[in-house]
Amino acid sequence: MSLLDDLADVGRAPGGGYARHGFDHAEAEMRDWFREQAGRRGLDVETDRNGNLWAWWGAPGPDALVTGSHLDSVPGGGAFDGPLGVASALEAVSRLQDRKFRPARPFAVVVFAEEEGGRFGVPCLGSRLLTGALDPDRARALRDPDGMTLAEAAGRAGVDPRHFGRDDAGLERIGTFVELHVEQGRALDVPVGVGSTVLEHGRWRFSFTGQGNHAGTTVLRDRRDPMLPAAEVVLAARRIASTMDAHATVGRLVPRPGGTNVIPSTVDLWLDARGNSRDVVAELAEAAERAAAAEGCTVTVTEESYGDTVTFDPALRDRLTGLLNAPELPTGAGHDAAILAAHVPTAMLYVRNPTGISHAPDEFAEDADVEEGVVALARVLETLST
Ligand code: HGY
Ligand code: MN
Ligand code: MN
Repeated sequence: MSLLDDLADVGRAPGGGYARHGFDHAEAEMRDWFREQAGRRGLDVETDRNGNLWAWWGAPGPDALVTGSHLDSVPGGGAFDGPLGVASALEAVSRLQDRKFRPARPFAVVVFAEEEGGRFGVPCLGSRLLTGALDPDRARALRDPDGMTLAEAAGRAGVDPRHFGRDDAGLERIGTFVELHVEQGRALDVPVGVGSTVLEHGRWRFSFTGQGNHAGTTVLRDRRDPMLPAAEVVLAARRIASTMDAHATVGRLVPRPGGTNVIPSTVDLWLDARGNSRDVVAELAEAAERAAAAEGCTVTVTEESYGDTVTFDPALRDRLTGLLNAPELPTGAGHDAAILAAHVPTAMLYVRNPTGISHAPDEFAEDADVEEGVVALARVLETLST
């Protein structure tokens, strides 16, 4: 899709894929692209109190039909996760305008802020703030890996963090939300599927504290090396998840100070657990305590985000599977749609990803399937707009 081609060089990550994170320069470039594309379609763009972008086709109003997704990525993420939903929404608007369609209800394309939590650690940041699922004071104090607070980053991006918080007026304007997204697995054997559920999932920070020391002069019996219990927890996460039919991932581990010849003082690791996640974390925390004690270290475990299993609106789901003659698709990936689902009738459309890979540069969707996704979305929006 040419709209996606526009973004091909925005926020490329040195190691491959993309690095477009909440309120950073690359994401600001993505936002500028969105504003320009929305303007070309006669959509009026506003930024809400939480940094989400809303492009209105006609006057904002109650019971609006809203579609969209996010533009930020995970570190090293693929080209489709997020931008495909936004680009497809813009393209669907073009198709509807080309056939002289005018929505009979308020209509908006939305871009939610920091859906991946790739910079400040809390996923679906913009939709969680909008719905009141994230405390604004906690949000303002979130820090990125360089220590900058979300409040400062948002302020630099022109979003006043003092206004963060549940946006009842904004929420009440949404009548129905439909998000198109690239599939993040390999279950679809047709171009388009309709979302059924989102697997429960959460993120926990394990912080190990030991004694920083010299790598050469500190004899083994004197060491209190937090890297050891951290390493045991990484392996235990997989072992415990396999006994509970759950998913557990440690994708981020930070020793401090991080010198090659330095026994670290602390090691932080973040666990992403999905499906029975609370059972996984409970057992893993016990293993962490034992491993830390064995090395004379301490450990704290902090929940940073959690979302229960979400079932999308069954009547809307069935209406769309019938309209599109498309299969239902459960997913293990979180989405803003899953946050909104607690407040408004919500649906998701998925576009086939033949590699099944996501959150990595190999994430892919064939042009023909992307086109099928746009046609399906336009059809859904036309049907739901009348
Ligand atoms: O992490 C997720 O499941 C989503 O891609 N944000
Ligand atoms: Mn993602
Ligand atoms: Mn996504």
